[in-house]
Amino acid sequence: MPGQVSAASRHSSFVVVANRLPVDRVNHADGSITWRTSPGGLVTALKPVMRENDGAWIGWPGSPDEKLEPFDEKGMALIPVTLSAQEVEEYYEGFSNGTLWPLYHDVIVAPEFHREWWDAYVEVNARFAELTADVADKGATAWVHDYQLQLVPAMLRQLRPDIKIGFFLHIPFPPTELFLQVPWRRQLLEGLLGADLIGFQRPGAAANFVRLVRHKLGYKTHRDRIYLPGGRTARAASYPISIDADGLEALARKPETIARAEEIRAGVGRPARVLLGVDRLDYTKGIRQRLRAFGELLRDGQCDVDEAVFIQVATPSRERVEQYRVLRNEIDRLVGRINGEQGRIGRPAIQYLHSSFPRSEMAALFTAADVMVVTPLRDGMNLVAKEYVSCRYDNKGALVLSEFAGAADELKQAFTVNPYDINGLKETLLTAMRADERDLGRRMRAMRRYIREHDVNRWARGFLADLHKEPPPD
Ligand code: ADQ
Repeated sequence: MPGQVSAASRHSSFVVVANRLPVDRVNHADGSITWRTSPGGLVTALKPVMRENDGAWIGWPGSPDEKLEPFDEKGMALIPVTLSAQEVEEYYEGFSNGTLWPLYHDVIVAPEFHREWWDAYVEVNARFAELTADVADKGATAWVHDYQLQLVPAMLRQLRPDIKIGFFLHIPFPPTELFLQVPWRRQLLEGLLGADLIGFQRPGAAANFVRLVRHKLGYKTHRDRIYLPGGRTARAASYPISIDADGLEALARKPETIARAEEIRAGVGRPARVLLGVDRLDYTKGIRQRLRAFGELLRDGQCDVDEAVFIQVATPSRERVEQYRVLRNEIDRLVGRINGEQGRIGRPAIQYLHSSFPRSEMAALFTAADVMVVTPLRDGMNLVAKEYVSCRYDNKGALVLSEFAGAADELKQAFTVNPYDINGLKETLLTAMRADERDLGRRMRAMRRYIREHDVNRWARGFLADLHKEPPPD
């Protein structure tokens, strides 16, 4: 694609490669545009490393056919990748979100396999790899992120064998039986193996990958090490991602946040318990299961709207993908039915919000919630669970957490649930709502200690340190 290589004038010793640039466009009334750093933990974690190394970030700005020159934002060099409307449809909505996303999340909905989508995926991955090869200094480090770019490591290695390549998968890596459905399974595995270090959220995911490499590619492996033809070795291990715990806690401690949390509670009629769900509107998040469970508790008289109100924030996402439109309609109908049957005037059972909120409002919501309900059917990590914990410096509040979220490996004192088991979910919701303060305090203190020690900064530094470590002798 023309117009991309102008970035070659910039060189950097640390390059982050991700589908999206870490900024959102702000359109002003006078027609001008500016950029605002997106609030994600990844940028927060990588900013210090980016600053120390004059880092560059390569990614798509978020709209089709946008041809932008590289620009600087808060000390980071941002290098935009142009995607045509057709590429957005085939590479992003298609192969990334219509094939890989459902396949890697336990085929909760059926993945679609289309050869044109795959072709677009290969082409876009090649574009990212070429741009990275142009930007990286000699001996630089490139850190490639997530399922949209699994071919980049091998493509980049071919172009630039001198650079250190790390890869991190933010979503689950599926069991062998499911992964084998992909017609291009060998290419995906070989693509990832271009990296020196391949990071996963959970140890089980890393083990799935190593097993596949051994059985399908026939490479020798020993624990987390993979011996590749030509004498190179790669490592596959788990690096559970985290959040900027101190930053979020500081926000939660602000008097404005505390006042806003009070307002939120008053706004839903000051029930004894406020339950909260915060998710991207995605079929992996178990939103339907949790609302059904709550609706049944009300219907069967096991609790009422004076005892508990549910605030569900569900930000619409990927709305051009059919399954996401279907889900949105389903949840709209379910919320309408529960509110119609169980709500009272001025007191809906479920307060349902589609908005995307600033961090301060998120901190206020977490502070206002007595029970945080996180019930994904499958989730790489789930940062919301960790964010809730970091906001509860008062050691109050209960976390209900699906055992299918990566976070369950670490937040062991949560009230864990199997979201497929609606009766179990109902029981756990009641237990969490009615738990005594001492029990809650004991659980929350332990989880907070863990999150404080394992924040996103430690995650990023740990991954990068291991990437540069020489492998131990056999
Ligand atoms: P997601 O699937 O997006 O991330 P999650 O980890 O929960 O899921 O992160 C969502 C983030 O968006 C959180 O920081 C949350 O606070 C924020 N958010 C959600 N709704 C919001 C709203 N309405 N307004 C503002 N902010 C909102 C993917 C994987 C996860 C993995 C992460 C990070 O699917 O499993 O944990 O990447 O690796």
